[in-house]
Amino acid sequence: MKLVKYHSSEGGDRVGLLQDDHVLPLDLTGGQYRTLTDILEADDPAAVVELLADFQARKLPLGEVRLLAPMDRHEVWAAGVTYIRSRKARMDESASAAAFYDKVYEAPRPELFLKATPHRVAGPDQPVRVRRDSQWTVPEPELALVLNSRLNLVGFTIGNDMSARDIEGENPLYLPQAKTYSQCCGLGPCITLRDFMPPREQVTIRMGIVRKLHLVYEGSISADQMARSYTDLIGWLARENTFPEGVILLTGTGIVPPDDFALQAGDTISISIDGIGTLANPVVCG
Ligand code: DO4
Ligand code: MG
Repeated sequence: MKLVKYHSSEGGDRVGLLQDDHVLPLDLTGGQYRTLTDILEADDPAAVVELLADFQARKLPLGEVRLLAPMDRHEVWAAGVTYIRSRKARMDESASAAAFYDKVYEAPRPELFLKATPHRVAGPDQPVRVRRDSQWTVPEPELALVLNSRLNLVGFTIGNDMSARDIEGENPLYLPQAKTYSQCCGLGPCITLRDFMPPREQVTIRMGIVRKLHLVYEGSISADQMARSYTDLIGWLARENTFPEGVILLTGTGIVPPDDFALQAGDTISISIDGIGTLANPVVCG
């Protein structure tokens, strides 16, 4: 079962159930469930969706609606160095701080950082951005956990943790600037509710980057290659922290393009994850 937020010219911003290439509107006028967050806060979100699905309504073809990032007022957090490939990339780009990345891969406490607030997030087909002061920015395709305010794992979506590798590599204290800026994060296209997601060992993350109609980068990784469990990451995120609106947690990248690759304006990034779908975003610079 997949939930989307969408904008239609008739109804404004709405929540719907994604069924193949159609959206079935949910009726949120009844009182108890008025927002996506309300649904995710329910003890059984799937049962609530069944209740709210407006089976009398016309199914909207995807071409008639604009999908939005599947979030309300959620913060987006991210874990880092959870795959060997990311550890190697960070150690290569940041010679003076290599030991920190090596240690955090093995340490009980993971790297966790605040990645984005809603206004910095790009939904499906909306542009993500390369900072004007970066010459070496790459996308990081990541499986994202959707957690409610009780830190229960309620679903999954796709995240793109855009990263300025030159800024991060210059000094690890610049990490917040390398990671968090306007349009720094892609999210979508939908939330697959937890019980409808395939087991982790059957989930592959794939990324393709197209430039001037040519595929200039392609990579894939199994989510099973992640060194940490979801429970471990959620447990650390929950320490001494509260998320009254729920939170979206990106789980780290296992796909890093070669060191001579940098995103350019006009590129299109497509990230696909089994059980969820494909998130595509064009790239703008400056
Ligand atoms: O340590 C820097 C960030 C790592 C990261 O974002 C990742 O591994 O995905
Ligand atoms: Mg990342």
